[in-house]
Amino acid sequence: MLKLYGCKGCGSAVVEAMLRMAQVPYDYVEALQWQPAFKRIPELERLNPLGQVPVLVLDDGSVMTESSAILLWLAEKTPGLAPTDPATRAQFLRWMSFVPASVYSVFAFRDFPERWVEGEEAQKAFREKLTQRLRDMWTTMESQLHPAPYVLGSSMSVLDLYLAMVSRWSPGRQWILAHCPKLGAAVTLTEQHPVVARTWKENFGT
Ligand SMILES: N[C@@H](CCC(=O)N[C@@H](CS)C(=O)NCC(=O)O)C(=O)O
Repeated sequence: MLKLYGCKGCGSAVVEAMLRMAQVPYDYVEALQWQPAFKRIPELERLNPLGQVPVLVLDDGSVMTESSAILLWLAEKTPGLAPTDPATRAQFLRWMSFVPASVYSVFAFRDFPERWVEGEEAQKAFREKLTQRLRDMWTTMESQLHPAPYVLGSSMSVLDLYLAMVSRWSPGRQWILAHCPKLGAAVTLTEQHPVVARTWKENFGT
């Protein structure tokens, strides 16, 4: 059985949604704690020396990290959740790389400014710059994507799930709805899917 190491509200949320969509059974291990103090279970560091989630341990014991790779791997086994026509597939791969490389990666800095910058004031300023960077990423996606009604057309893909998850993080859903109305509508629609609604409720509370 697959084993997912995650934490509530983290990048593991989209992997859980995808596993459920694919009807793949899995065990879940809560591997990170953010409050009251940040800590990891030792097993997580053994599996992923960076100590990050999500980590998926496959049936043969091999380890997968990297949310986008895990999602693409699961999409290969789930008919209908990744576009197959060549033009849409090119855009699908483009944005399936943009989300982790340009959006998600910012959180490695924004979530832990003390790892990178000395002093409270400098950390605050650093965090604000990274929030602005996230706004720029969303504005870029809004200008390049034309949801109809899902991000890549009439059917929902794993890219919709991925965007719906990162839309729950900074700069925040209210900002996205106000400044990126097309993507705001697409992620709102995606969240109406019963699997997404259930998984988000468990992860984000709503
Ligand atoms: N490149 C990784 C990033 C994973 C990541 O940053 N995970 C966060 C939680 S959402 C984490 O584990 N942060 C803890 C840390 O970096 O120490 C992916 O796409 O899966």
